[in-house]
Amino acid sequence: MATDYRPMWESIGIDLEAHDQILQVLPPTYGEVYLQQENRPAGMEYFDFVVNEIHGLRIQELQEHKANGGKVIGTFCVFVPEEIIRAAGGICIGLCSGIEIGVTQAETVLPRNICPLIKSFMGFKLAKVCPYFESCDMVVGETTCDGKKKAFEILNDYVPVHVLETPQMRREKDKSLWKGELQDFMARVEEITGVKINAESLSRSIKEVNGKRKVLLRLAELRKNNPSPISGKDCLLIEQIAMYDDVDRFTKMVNQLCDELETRVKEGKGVQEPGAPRIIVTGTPMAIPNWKIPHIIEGSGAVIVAEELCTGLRYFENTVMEDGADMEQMVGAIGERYLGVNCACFTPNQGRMEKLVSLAKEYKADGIIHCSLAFCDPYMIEANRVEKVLKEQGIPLLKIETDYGQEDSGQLKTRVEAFLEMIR
Ligand code: BJ8
Repeated sequence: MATDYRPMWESIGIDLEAHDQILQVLPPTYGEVYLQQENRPAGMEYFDFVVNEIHGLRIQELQEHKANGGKVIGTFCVFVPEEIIRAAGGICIGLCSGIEIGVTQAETVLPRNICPLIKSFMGFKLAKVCPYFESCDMVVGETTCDGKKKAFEILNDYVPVHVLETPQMRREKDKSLWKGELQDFMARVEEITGVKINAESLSRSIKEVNGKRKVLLRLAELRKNNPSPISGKDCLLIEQIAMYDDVDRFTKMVNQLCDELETRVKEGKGVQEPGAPRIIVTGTPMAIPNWKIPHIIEGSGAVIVAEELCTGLRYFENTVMEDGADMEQMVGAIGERYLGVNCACFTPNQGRMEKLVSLAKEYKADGIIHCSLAFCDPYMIEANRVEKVLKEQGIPLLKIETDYGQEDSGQLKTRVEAFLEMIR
């Protein structure tokens, strides 16, 4: 018999009625997007289970952790160093914000025309429908884009928020600012958790989080094969789950899946029809449960072979150097790793252009689809630079701007199909 989690949700302040509505929407959507895929690897069963228990078992684990004195810290950006949170015994949870929720409540404190990701996280908090959010002892914000920066001031009225000042350039003075920010963050995490971080705990944590990144990289490497042994939708799901699952368990399960995929590669077994166009998606993050564009792309007969996204390569392509001899060097190594994230909030952001060109070659991509959330100035403006560079290199590009609604799905499908037809 299924466990009744309602008493647990009620105890953490969830609005049960509003929450029931989400629970009614998620399973059919998941069934349509994920469970109807043909030829899925057996190892995806674990990730299906995680989604099935998205507000159940994992929340129970977080509550047990809290009952034992542990803390839960929520984040919205891949700039927040999980290594530091983990070194203090905390659990780092990437809060989702990939669905239209609590819009009416969010619009009481935010403008109507704002990035859907920002509106979503505010909506989740104000509507009290996310058990992850309600489990958080603190949320970490950042100054990456203006919308987020100002929204975090408001969010702080509802949950303690620590804001990291993320640099927008990569000069020496920016690096020192960032290192100082990480030191302040470490002090705040120690204060919240009541645990002093030392060289041993930080070094262990760096290795554990690196382990997670390395296994995701192993998965990414397998997708360079033609045919790809796994769908892009499944990989996106894994990358989304990486943000909130238990680090050790997740690493083990992705490794097991990769073993299976290696066998598939040896047998020449793929997920798509032979000759299916190979696509890279790039742009704003696709937070769970935002599977809209990948579902359209793969539903149109292509296969996504890489995500140049924060829910993708930007999250795991670089690891933290593990040879730091003391705290100072380790914090320096963490800072270095995170400054390598090619977010459009940087100016200039040439690294992203170079990355896209090299990824297209490495993954033998036939085209790139740039997906921006509506009202996201950094990515929408940068899409023009991406277009220019890819044109020079002869790499076909389709630019899409969308939100979390389904109203434009038909129109997007027509555009994606026309693009695939062109590059076939
Ligand atoms: S490192 S991409 S996760 S900031 S989509 S809220 S930028 S208006 S999410 Fe991001 Fe960190 Fe950068 Fe990655 Fe603003 Fe744009 Fe909205 Fe965005």
